[in-house]
Amino acid sequence: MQATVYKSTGSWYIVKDKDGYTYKARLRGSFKKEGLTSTNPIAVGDIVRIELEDGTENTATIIEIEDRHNYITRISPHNKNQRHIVASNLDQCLLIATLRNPKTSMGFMDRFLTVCEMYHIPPIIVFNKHDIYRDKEMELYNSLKDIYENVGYKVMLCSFHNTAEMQAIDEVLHNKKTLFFGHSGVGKTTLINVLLDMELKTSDVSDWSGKGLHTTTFAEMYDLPNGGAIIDTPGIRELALADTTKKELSHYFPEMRAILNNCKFNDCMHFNDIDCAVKRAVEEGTISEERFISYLNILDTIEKETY
Ligand SMILES: Nc1nc2c(ncn2[C@@H]2O[C@H](COP(=O)(O)OP(=O)(O)OP(=O)(O)O)[C@@H](O)[C@H]2O)c(=O)[nH]1
Ligand SMILES: [Mg+2]
Ligand SMILES: [Zn+2]
Repeated sequence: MQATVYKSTGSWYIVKDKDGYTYKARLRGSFKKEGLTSTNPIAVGDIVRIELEDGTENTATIIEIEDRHNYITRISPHNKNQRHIVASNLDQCLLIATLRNPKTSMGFMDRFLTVCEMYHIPPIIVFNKHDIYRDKEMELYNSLKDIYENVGYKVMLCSFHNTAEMQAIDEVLHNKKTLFFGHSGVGKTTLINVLLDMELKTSDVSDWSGKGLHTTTFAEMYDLPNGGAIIDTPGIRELALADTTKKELSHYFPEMRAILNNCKFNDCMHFNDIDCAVKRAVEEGTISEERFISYLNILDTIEKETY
C-alpha cells in the first residue's frame, strides 16, 4: 500500500494513505540505505510503500521509498560531510523572514533562495510580524521588496493578526505542497495555527537574546482543508550550502544567470575577472549590490571549484 510521510522523529514515522488513514510506521530492518549520504533515510513528503504489521491496524513497516520528485537538503548540523533531507516532493517554499524580533539577515535569505534555485523549487518570500514594524523596518521592507521583486521573486507582507494578509497567504498555499522555512521565532507555527485553526506549540522570542527558542523540533506536514499541505519545520540558525561548486553558484542567482553569456570567459566567477557582465551590471545598478555581496560571501564558503 502506498502512503505519504507526514512526520519523522528519526525512529518512528507517521504516514498517511490515500484515504487519509494514518499509521505509525518504522523502517524494515533490511531497508535499502545504500547510496544515501543523508542522515535521514526517510523524510517528510516521501512517498513510501508500507505493509501492516501482523495483528495490528495502524502499525506499519516501510518497505520501499519511491523516487523523490525533488527535495531540500542542508548540511547536517552535527557533521558537515552529511546531508539532512528537510523535506521532499515540494511544490514551493515559503521563506519566512522578519525584520524585527528576531531580524533575518539578507545573507541568510540569499542562502536559502540559492538552495531553492539549486533544487528547482520556487520560493515565496514572506516578511512576517508586519504589525510590529516601525518606520525604519518599513523602509527596509520596501527596499528588500524592490530587490527581490527585481530578481523575480514574489514578496509578501504578513502578520497573523491581519485577516487580509492571512487570506493572501492562504491563496498562495492552495493546492500546493509548501515548505515553511526560516529562523526560530519568525512565526512559522503561529501562521500554521491561524491557517488551520490549530493549537500547535509556539513560544515567545527570548527577551534576552532576541532569538527563538526552537519550539518546533520535528518537521511535520499538515493538510489544508481545501487542498494542499504545509510542512512546518524547526527553525534553523545557519544554512550551509551542500552540493554545489564555485563555478555553478551564479547559476542560482536568477539575475546573474540571465546575463552569464555576456561575460568574456565562460568560467567567469565574477569577482576579479576581466570583462565581467555581472560586475558591470552591479556597477550600473541593474544587479543589486547587496545580492552581489551575498553571492561573494557564499562563494567564499564553497570549498569545491568544480565537481
Ligand atoms: N507581533 C507578532 N508576533 C508574531 C507574529 N507571528 C508570530 N509571532 C510571535 O512570534 C513568536 C514565535 O512564534 P512561533 O510560531 O513559535 O515561531 P516558529 O517560527 O514556529 O519558531 P520555531 O518553532 O522555534 O522554529 C510567538 O510569540 C508568536 O506569537 C506576528 O505576525 N506578529
Ligand atoms: Mg515552530
Ligand atoms: Zn562574470
